Amino acid sequence: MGTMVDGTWRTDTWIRDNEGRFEREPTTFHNRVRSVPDAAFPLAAGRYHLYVSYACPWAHRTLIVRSMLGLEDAIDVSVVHPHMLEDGWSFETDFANTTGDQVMGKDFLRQLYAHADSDYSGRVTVPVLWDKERETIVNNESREIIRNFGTTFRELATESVDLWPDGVRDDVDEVIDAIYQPINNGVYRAGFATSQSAYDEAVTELFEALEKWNRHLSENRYLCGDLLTEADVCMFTTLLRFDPVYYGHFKCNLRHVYEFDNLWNYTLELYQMPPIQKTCHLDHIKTHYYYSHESINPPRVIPKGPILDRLAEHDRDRLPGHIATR
Ligand SMILES: N[C@@H](CCC(=O)N[C@@H](CS)C(=O)NCC(=O)O)C(=O)O
Repeated sequence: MGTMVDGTWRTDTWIRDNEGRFEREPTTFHNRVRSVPDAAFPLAAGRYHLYVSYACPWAHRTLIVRSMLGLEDAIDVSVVHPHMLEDGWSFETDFANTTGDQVMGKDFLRQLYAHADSDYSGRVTVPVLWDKERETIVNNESREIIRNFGTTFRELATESVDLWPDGVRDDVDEVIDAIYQPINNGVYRAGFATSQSAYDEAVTELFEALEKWNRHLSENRYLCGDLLTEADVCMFTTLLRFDPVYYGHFKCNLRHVYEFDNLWNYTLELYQMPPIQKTCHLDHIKTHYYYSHESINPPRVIPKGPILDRLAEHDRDRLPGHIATR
């Protein structure tokens, strides 16, 4: 995997500490679109563009929130190729549902980062919220992008869905924090560990956290109670990838998600919500991970399984879901 150093693409960098632990670097662009006069990035339909990979759990968060709020017409999207190789994310289009770069016509995502900042140092990641008018990156941190969509961008939304409802806002933020390191990032810490102890630590924390949230869901409909929130979106994109990819490729194989009753029903329920289901592309997900991580899977062979029929199962005894509106 490559990274940018002072505006130059390098493939000789390393993202582990001395004990073989994977460390995710903080993202760099943290601006926000605002609906106030003289804002640096003023709210406007059609002005902002989202660059995503359908494979990436962080980018997937932004697609789900965009879809649930009905922001498709206000924010258009470019989808990268699932193969992330020497040049990082590319805009090749020889894979179903890739789009190429719809705005800047670049070949690689790193060229967009260089366009935004010619001295950029850091990883070249998706998602990216791009300002077409200023030709720069507004934000490349999924958590901040979904909050921006759910608050400021609501003015442009066609659905009145509220994923950060009054009354549970602090709780939503706490849960997003709590699941990040052991679960969302935990699967990567297990998969990219280069020492036994780093792997053991990550996988133990991951499964302790999954047990905990599985118990929590025996008494709570969603992570923050009765209402589906941003926290559930953040959890879901990891759970969806768990059995097809993280269980095998990242060695997170103490149990499948389908072996946790409550987590599994919860995954199915979210997966089967139409605005969420249309954002799920398991072909991109499987292809990306198994094909792109040469250090883990050098021959790039993509396994056939698992048979994903389970995702069509449904526990019909469960009540219809609850989503706040305003
Ligand atoms: N903290 C970021 C993480 C984004 C991220 O790491 N995306 C991955 C894809 S799953 C990526 O683009 N990785 C490319 C790289 O690190 O070179 C967020 O939540 O948006």
